[in-house]
Amino acid sequence: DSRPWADQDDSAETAPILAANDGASGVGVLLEIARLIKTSPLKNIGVDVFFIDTEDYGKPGYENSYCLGAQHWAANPHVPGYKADFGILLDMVGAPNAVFAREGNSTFNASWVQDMVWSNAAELGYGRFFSNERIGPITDDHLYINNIIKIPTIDVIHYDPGSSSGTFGEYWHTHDDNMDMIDKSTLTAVGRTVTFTVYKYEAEQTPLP
Ligand code: AHN
Ligand code: ZN
Repeated sequence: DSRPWADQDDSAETAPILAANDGASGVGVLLEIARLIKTSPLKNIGVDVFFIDTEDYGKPGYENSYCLGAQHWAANPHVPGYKADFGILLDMVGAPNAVFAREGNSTFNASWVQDMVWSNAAELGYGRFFSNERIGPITDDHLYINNIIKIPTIDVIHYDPGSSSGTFGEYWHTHDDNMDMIDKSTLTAVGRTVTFTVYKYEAEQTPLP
């Protein structure tokens, strides 16, 4: 999933972006978590690692034109009657000094998940990345997973209203979204926080007979 046009570039370039951060960063973190879970298997819970396509094919201002993969899956899950306790969406989780604020659609639909993840991040010493500031709702894959299939799902998303784009950072939807935009410290903070959340959540469940 990467934006097929660099429509925030000054040149109004039409070539697709590399999308190292806006797309690939979350995939990288999830692949490493999958590797870790294989190394230390979970006994009490299952985890589905979900790579959602065509989030970024939307046209600005057109409602429901983004998040096509999530909209389709939420209405047609791969397993009929699919259920999960909760979901964590990772979107733009690799930039240097990224800050993940408490996004509004996540708070509205899945406040306990957001509280759990943000408190785990604080416990691990990653409060610098996981800010308790509350921000407005962002349309992203989690919105449709909450609304259509009703799995409480949060977004960990780097929102940067101070940047020149006024939304997601200078690099966003431009050809600057390349490996220069990726900082291992940010990936580490997010990966450890999600991994810790999974194993801690498992430890809190009643063991299977
Ligand atoms: C919109 O711009 C509609 N939603 C922000 C979600 C997004 C875009 N994530 C990555 N690219
Ligand atoms: Zn995008």
